[in-house]
Amino acid sequence: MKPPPKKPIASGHARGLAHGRASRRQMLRGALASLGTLGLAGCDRLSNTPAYTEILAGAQHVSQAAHRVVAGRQAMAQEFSEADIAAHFKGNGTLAPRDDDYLALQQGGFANWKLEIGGLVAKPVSLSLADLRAMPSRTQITRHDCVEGWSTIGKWKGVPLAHLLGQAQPLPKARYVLFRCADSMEGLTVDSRYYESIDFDDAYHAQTILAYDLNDKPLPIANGAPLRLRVERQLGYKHAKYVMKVELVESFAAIRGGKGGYWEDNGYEWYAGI
Ligand SMILES: Nc1nc2c(c(=O)[nH]1)N[C@H]1C(S)=C(S)[C@@H](COP(=O)(O)O)O[C@H]1N2
Ligand SMILES: [Mo]
Repeated sequence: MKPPPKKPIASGHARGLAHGRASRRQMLRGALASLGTLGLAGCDRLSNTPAYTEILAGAQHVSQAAHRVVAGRQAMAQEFSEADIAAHFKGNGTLAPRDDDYLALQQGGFANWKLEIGGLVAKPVSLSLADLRAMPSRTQITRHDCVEGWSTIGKWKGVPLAHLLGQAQPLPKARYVLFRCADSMEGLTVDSRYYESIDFDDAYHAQTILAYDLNDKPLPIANGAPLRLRVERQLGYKHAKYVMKVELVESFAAIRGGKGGYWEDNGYEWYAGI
């Protein structure tokens, strides 16, 4: 387990390269789809249009705004076939939380574990794994892209976050969905537990799920048992593992380092679109 470099934006190369490559692919796909709707067809014709060259040049400057304009925040991440699934889904970051409360739940096979959904909601809810498994589910085979430059394809099954939010009913002033995780990152203190946040575009995206199965089996501890986030249009560090609580907030400025996530507080971008 190798944590990403501390200050990637200022000095790291790994992040820029990994991020840039994936972004260009994604952006080009979206851009080509848009050209398709303009009535252009065929590669030869396309490659002669000035728009195509402009897209290639402009694709280097991917940002959240560009995603909105070119790909659209609701565009789907690529899904793969069973044959593409990796034999082993790599684990990264925390692979086994050492926190006492988590260990107690783990020892009991997560029978006493409950997902809390609270904060700015009309109806706070508390759900067991059995409750979650009885809910509508989505299964998707997707590629996980870590900022460190590796990717793995896996099959995830879980409850669409949109469905869970439908039950909890976010209040009008809620703007972000925050995920509180079980694992402490720097010594066993509540203050260093992993956390993440996403906006409502991603929260209600069709492929955003809280997954309890990986490759047709209950999620292994290394990959975030009993429940982890899949937010397929963003890089690996946004995919919170060991999720204990989903908290609706208006702002994350006053939470921990104020940047909306553990790695964000350590210099990573909050929006990690791919
Ligand atoms: N709670 C928690 N979530 C986490 C992490 C972590 O250390 N703790 N690491 C993140 C990073 S950097 C990546 S790449 C993925 C790794 O998921 P995996 O272990 O299933 O490969 O989880 C993300 N979510
Ligand atoms: Mo990562």
